Amino acid sequence: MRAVLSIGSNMDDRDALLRSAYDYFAPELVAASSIYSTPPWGPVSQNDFLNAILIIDTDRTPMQLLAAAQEVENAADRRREVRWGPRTLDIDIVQCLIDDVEVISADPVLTLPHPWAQERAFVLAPWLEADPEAELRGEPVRALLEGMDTSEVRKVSEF
Ligand code: A4P
Ligand code: MG
Repeated sequence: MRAVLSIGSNMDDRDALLRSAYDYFAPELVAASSIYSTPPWGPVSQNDFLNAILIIDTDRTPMQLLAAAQEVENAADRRREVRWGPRTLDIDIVQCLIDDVEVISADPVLTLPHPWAQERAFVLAPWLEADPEAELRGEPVRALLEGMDTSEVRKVSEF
């Protein structure tokens, strides 16, 4: 299975936290974006995030991948307090592809593709960098990004 992961942090040592996720998935890594600084998306007023995209090839099932992602979040001392609020490390599964076909799931435990991905420049801009040919629900990510304000989504470093 090919999976696209969005990783984000806006608390504590954000850079080290993103690198902890990168290191965990490094054995399965196909491509990674740069690390981006992004303004907070959503209703909660909070600090800027660091965000990145990791693309992996893995033998895990989607549910096994979710469990692994939650373990890495917990290792980052993740506390779930406010929905969409500040977090040490968030790992969202944006998309899973099995034999090049996008997995579709309405299960609230694991909704695929991630329901907000197409609205989020902090997901789409790094994804386009990691995979210029990426598609989400049949739409090129490049096209989804057109017309979105990406002026504050800035590359700050590489992994
Ligand atoms: N879940 C369902 N589908 C998925 C999926 N595709 N990937 C379930 C991961 N998890 C999925 O998530 C709540 C539940 O979603 C999980 O138990 C899982 O079974 P959570 O991580 O515990 O809670 P959360 O992250 O607070 O909520 P949510 O809805 O996942 O928030 P988001 O969508 O992660 O948004 N602004 C910027 N610039 N950068 C960010 O990274 N992130 C958020 C959080 C808000 N604003 C942001 C950023
Ligand atoms: Mg999340």
